[in-house]
Amino acid sequence: MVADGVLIKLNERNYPNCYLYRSDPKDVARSEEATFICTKDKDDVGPTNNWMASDEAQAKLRKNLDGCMIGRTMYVIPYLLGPVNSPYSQVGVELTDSPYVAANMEIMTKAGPLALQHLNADGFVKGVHSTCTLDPTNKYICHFPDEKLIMSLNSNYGGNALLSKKCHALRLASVMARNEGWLAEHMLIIGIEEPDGTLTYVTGAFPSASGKTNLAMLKPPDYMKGWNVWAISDDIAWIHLDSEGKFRAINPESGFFAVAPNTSLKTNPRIMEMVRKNTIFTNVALSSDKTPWWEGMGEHPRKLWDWQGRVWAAGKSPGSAAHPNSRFTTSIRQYPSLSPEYNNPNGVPVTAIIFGGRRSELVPLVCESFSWEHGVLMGAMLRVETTAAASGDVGVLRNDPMAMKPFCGYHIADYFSHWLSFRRKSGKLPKIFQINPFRVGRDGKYLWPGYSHNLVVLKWIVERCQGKGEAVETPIGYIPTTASLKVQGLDISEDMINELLRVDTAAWMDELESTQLFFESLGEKLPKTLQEELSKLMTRLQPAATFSSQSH
Ligand code: OXD
Ligand code: MN
Repeated sequence: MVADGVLIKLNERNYPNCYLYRSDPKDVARSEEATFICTKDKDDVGPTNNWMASDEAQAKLRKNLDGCMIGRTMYVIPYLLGPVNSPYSQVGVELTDSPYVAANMEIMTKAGPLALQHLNADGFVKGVHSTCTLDPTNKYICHFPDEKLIMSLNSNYGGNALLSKKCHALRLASVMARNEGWLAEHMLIIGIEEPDGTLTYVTGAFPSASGKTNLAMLKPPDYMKGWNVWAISDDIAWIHLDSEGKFRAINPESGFFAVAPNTSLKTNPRIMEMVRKNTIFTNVALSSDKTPWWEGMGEHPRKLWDWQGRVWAAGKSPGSAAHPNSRFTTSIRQYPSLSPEYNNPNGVPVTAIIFGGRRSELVPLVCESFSWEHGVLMGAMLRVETTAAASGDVGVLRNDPMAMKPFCGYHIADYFSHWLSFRRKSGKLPKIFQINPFRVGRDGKYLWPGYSHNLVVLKWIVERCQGKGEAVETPIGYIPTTASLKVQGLDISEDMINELLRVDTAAWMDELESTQLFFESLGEKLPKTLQEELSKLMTRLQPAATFSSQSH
């Protein structure tokens, strides 16, 4: 690829075995408008997915694929998702004509003979990918759950092209999970270690480019000595029930394909250390000494080329030097605080589930649900600001239930029913929380310092799971007392904490109206329990409702 000009080799001294890839400028993010779930019946996929009849889609795509690889090399990539010898792991095979995809798949999955050794009677997921001519008007990312098949044409970017990731591990896996009684989720997995060595495992669903990777790779602030966060996954969790009814999570992936901008030694030193070798950078800027650069990394080098290879001058050149959705692909083995449990074939026990996303207003810093059902409502109500991870507008509020809007391979109302069904299946349900580190004050600035300081929020969550941690009951759930977030060393005023935790009842009533409209758009499949939870929340929010502000 270097010889062909597809990759640029970076500075071997500072970034050994690292490369830069520049994508086609029109092919820079996941293309949700070109993503289809293909089944017999449109009602299988619901209103949040694009649908095509499977036979029609097969015929159309096969025609497009005919001859598309002539003169190119076809790579055959068997891959394993999940730990070696795990009952929860799965095999897939991707065919591709993109050497860039092949190189990324080597990092993102366990590719090669190991995957073949895991082939069994369950079969494997089949993926066919071609960059064809990168014609954006003929781009298709099609999923055939009934055939366990993926076909992807005319894109070479991330989730459109690395078929193991969003296509297999989320869209197809979510359908398998529903049929088989487990969950395939857009979630990080971390182990939070307390100074006495106690470990609590937590999963968290956040929409793309909303801080999931940063939270997964959090380095504790200096004032939280003895604490640590061990990463198991930064993007996807497969969660099965064990024989005792406990939720157990594995990471199907073996690497990170994560957003680069705003990663710095200050915000995330562990990531910066990790990406300094054996890493593929995509669409970042390049300095004259061949080191990568992106916005938020720190002062920019004197001479810089932007993500399209044009000379870039701060304040003069249009746009950003690195693309807002520029990425790095790195093996998880390079992560300095990788959990020793990452390879555990049985996964880790999940004590809490967190939902989050970018909300500049309304949603408090952290809130605990009253019950499993209320927690499912919290996830189903998730409405967040869009990011550059998918093509389209940025910063627009949209419903993104459980951060799965782009990734649930079947009707989202059936997905809610599936979540609710765990009440019957498990006597050891995790607690459910919602967090929002992105709330801004009147001056438009973030109220919460975020990044490493998010451990203060995680600490409260852990304490709540242990029956400790002080909380106040509000209509939307339990929120921390101000004092319980005033960790020594955290430089933030009491007023600021109060503002972060404020529950604006009138604004919540408006939010519920939009939830009601969203639920109505899902039609008759919406589970009654969820509608009832919404009504209960509405009642709690009525101005007449008296709510005790006592501690719990
Ligand atoms: C991702 C995404 O790449 O969610 O993880 O877009
Ligand atoms: Mn993601």
